[in-house]
Amino acid sequence: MRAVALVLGLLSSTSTALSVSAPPANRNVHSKSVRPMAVETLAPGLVIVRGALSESEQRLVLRTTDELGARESNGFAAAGTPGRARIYERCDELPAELSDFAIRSSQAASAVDPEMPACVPSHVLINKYTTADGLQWHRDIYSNDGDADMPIILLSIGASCRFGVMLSSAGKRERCVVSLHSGDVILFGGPSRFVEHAVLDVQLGTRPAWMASPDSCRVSLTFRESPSILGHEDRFRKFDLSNGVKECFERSQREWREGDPLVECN
Ligand SMILES: O=C(O)CCC(=O)C(=O)O
Repeated sequence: MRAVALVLGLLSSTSTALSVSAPPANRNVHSKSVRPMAVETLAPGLVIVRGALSESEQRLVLRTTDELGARESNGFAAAGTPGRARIYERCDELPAELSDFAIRSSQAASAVDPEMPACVPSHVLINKYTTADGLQWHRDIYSNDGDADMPIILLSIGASCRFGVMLSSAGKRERCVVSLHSGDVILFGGPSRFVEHAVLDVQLGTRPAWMASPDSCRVSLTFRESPSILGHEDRFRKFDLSNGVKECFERSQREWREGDPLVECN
């Protein structure tokens, strides 16, 4: 692999090596450092911000998601699948700091990658993983996943996970595996907005000691800019695979092509 580290930081310079399997040739690793934050570009529009959140910020996020999850309605108990509970919420229903962390990460990514659109998220999907099981390969092609090529901004808190992304290089598809650690953020927008991705597994042994919630090992927050569905959140709170939703999900994942309209399965 030819990896070029471009260090732009003023205060400290950090170049974090990519941990990838079978990386495409000529992939550049750009690294921008502000405090211990380092930005890695995997492909245009596909960026990891390492150490985007400090430990106290991660704790704040987790306290907030624990509180949201404990609500009687729209809490973690209301929706999800075995091993993964979920909340879908408007950003303006959450403490402003959470969106600020996402916007700050998006700005850091856009500063390094000119193909990463600027984003002010309107909604967030919070996933709470309670086992080592991850999430299957899929593309975020649904009407609540963000309009146009606005990035998905994914904050990872708690145990590390192995995160898979399917890269395309010279007409070939290549699986790339990166580790996401607590406080890291991965973004996919612009030309990578519809990249196929998966959580391959959650590494339970890496759960930080400060994580209070006894039943969770990892929490991810995927922020998206979806103004077109504002006011319709109730349709997206559950991911109930009955009533044809499973078939719609499988068919759309198989058949959807870039340029097609976003899909409605709910
Ligand atoms: O939890 C994660 O890291 C991935 C979440 C995700 O891909 C999704 O909810 O679509």
